Amino acid sequence: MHLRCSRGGLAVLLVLFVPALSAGLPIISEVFYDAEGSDDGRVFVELLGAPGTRLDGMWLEGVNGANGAVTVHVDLSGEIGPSGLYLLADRTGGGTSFVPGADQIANFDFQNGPDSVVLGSASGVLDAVGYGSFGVIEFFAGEGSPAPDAPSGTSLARLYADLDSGENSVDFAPAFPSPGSAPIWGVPEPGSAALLASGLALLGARGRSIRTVPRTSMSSGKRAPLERTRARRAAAPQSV
Ligand SMILES: [Ca+2]
Ligand SMILES: [Ca+2]
Ligand SMILES: [Ca+2]
Repeated sequence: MHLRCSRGGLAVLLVLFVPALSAGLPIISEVFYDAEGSDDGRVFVELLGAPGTRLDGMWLEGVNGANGAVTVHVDLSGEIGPSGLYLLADRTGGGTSFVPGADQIANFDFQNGPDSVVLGSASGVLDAVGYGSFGVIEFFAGEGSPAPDAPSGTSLARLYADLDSGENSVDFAPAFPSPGSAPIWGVPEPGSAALLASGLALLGARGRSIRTVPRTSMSSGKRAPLERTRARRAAAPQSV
């Protein structure tokens, strides 16, 4: 997508994009539910949140699209580190995980779908993503309409980890698995006024393209290799 706008169109563009930045964190940034071959020890969920956020009292659940039953429940623990990303990974029967850099390991595996993954706490659902093709009598527990099913070997990831429009079909796409790293829109979580000002400054200073907004990696602090990410996504395996 390559968006252009004139200075006169800035207000319209910002109205369109600023509300899409996630208002509440943490959110789900990536789900890997179907590794090629065995899923054991390879499944993971990546969350994006403010560094230092305590996750005790929050949970992740898998919801069966066929009947609405909860197939997975994992109580989260610990806190989100300086990178802003938190990684929950499946463990094998031997108690280890193939997922590098996991912040927490637990024994779980989501179904291949159509299903949903829900992040919640005592105050209710914080974020959710449903994936796959749901029939009219099946149970979608995501937001908006479902994201596409991620082919085996690929994960389901937000296009930008910090953009949450509340519409799974827009926010998520199949991607090369990237546990512990993510492209972000590049704007930290200031108040909306500061966000608006920074957006205006960037757009005004850099010209007409929204793609001039810097994108940084939460984990490395370097610019995220978005084009490389897209290339990897395009090259990702499409079937088992
Ligand atoms: Ca599999
Ligand atoms: Ca959401
Ligand atoms: Ca990731």
